[in-house]
Amino acid sequence: MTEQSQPQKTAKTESLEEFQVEAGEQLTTNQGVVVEDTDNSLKTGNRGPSLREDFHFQEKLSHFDRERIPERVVHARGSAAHGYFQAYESLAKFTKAHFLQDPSIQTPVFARFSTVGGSRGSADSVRDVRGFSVKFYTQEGNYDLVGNNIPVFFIQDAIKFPDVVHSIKPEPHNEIPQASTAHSNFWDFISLVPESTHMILWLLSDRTLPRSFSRMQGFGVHTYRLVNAEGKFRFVKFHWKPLLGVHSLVFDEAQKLAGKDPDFHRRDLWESIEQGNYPEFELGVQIIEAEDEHKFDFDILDSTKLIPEELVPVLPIGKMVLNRNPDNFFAETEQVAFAPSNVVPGIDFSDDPLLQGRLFSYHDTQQHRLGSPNFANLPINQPVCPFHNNQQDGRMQMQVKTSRVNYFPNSLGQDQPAPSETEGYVHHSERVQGHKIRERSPSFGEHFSQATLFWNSLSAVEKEHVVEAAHFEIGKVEDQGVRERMVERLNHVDHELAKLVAMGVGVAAPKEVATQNHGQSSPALSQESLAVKTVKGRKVAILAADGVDAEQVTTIKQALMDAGAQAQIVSKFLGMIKSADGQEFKVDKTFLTSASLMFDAVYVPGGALSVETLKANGDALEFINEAFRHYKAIAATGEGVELLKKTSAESLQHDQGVITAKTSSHQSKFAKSFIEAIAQHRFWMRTLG
Ligand code: HDD
Repeated sequence: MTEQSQPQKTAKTESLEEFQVEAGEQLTTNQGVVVEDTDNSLKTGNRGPSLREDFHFQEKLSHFDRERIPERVVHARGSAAHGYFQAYESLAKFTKAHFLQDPSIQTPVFARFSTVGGSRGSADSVRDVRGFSVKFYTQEGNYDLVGNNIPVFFIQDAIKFPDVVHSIKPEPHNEIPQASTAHSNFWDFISLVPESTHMILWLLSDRTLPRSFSRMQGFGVHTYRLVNAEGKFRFVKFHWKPLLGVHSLVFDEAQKLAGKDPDFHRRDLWESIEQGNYPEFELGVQIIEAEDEHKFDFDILDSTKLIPEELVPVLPIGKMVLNRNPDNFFAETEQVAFAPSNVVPGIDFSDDPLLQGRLFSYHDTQQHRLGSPNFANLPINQPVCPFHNNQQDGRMQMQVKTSRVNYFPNSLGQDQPAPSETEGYVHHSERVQGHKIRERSPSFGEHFSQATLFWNSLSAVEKEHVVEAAHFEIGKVEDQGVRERMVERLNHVDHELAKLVAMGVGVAAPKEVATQNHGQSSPALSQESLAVKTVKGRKVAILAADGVDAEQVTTIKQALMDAGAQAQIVSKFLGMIKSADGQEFKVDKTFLTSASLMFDAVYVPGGALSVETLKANGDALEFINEAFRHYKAIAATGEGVELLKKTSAESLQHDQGVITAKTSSHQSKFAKSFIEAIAQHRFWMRTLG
């Protein structure tokens, strides 16, 4: 064997423990036979021909040939984490669900966050609804709460789901565009389906550009039922609130991130957990007494409607903490199979026709995607409580069921496993009657009032973003008729909105229609009211070069770390930089391997030589200019202030999030102001050139 035919041994930089490999582990075939050589196939002579009997080569290649499974038809792009859920206090008054009754129990969970439209390899930061799925591994079986980060949905009846998804996905003739609703087919469909109006307003808002998975809300969307031990039911809506508050990217940032770091959200989730910054979400419920079902001016079974929190407050009931990354992406995140039909005693469905369709679709799709009715056998899908039944056969049965009988009733197996009248899941019983008809209830007939409520609830900046998003999305539609129909539709939501959108998409301003804006708003719908002023988990770039002021770097780094934020040094090259007094600092990222997009704020420390070097570096100036354009906090001390004067931040206005201190004697006051500015997240009052 020649020297060149051997693969180069890689430098051993990580410990075995980190890779979770047992010392002395040998490479074997799937049959357990130890492999002698996995780099050269078996040949007759070293130039071949290859030999058919090379079973190791065949196994290796044929496994590889089958390593992809169908991706999820929607929500293909996602990322997940393990954790636990713990109730604050017993919810026995409302539900008999065991995991909601005992505040001492930590129920294991697996949560998966996703985009909807893009394929598995698409970018994280695109404008899209985010999926928010949680599997609770309770002592009474698995409960899945499969929601989104938006409280309403596009359609009212599940029979239209294939239509809405076909319209969202890339167009069928050329498969363009990827992971974007900004195309003709989508807006064509939407312009013909008025029930989508409310959801569209949310889609165009900042909600579809979350800063991270840990900074977005989650909603169960449908009205479900909670049932207590006495069999009394109440209707319920589920809400997840992130403890870090709700924050978004700006659109330009999101679009650029899709190129610079397509894994932006996935990486953030992974790194936050690795660093011990565990994402936390509070679970809340809106409870509606059974007798209040019809007291609203909309139907609580209509998934295009939410229940304003001013009408029914959200009661916090517990907290989810995500504290462990998956061990293997495919085995866990890809193979996890969520289904709204996975419920436990004490949680039941409503007659929402969208929900009822989902109760079929998820189970059905898992069989196709995972290839077998035994998908519940996969470790990530297995309940933590015992499970027994007579379903023994089917592809890839992992359990060796030892029972000789697989039917019920039986005498040979003493009727085991047996149903339980006392502990079994009992569907809520009610008398129903009606004609078989394909119709919508008139109570599902009003489509604009809550869209207007949402629009009215937004701040001026949020409204501006909706209009810009509409200019982009509808502006990408080639057909004039579709654009006109969309403007006409928005005119039913708010005349001013329709006029502003019309201006950007080549459509004449519409005439005011009879439907008037009702003038009502719901403060809880504005994302600004859900912001939390914390720097926990935020990332700050420190721009530096040789000659930097060591004390200034160290002080700020420490202050940020103490506040739960993370600082990284960005310079021209990787390696070490030397401060003016000879200390060495490791460079974390270069101007090439990073961008201001990946950080929440920028800091330029003093040090004459460092600042002179940065001044001559266009990438450093662009870094600051871009952060300025994205309304982020920018700071400088000592000579660093001179660098800011060469950028868009030149006016150094403190109230616009540009924080400076001339001398290091003001460092601690400066650090405090900088941290407050980062916590503010964005400085919208900035005038951009
Ligand atoms: Fe769905 C996946 C959320 C309506 C059919 N959906 C899926 C996922 C989320 C949602 C978060 C990803 C699950 C995961 O992480 O694996 N879907 C929703 C919400 C809806 C909704 C909040 C409305 C309230 N979905 C909906 C309808 C249907 C489906 C009306 C069909 C009748 N959804 C599916 C699906 C998927 C799915 C085709 C694709 C992959 C999967 O289920 O496991 O069955």
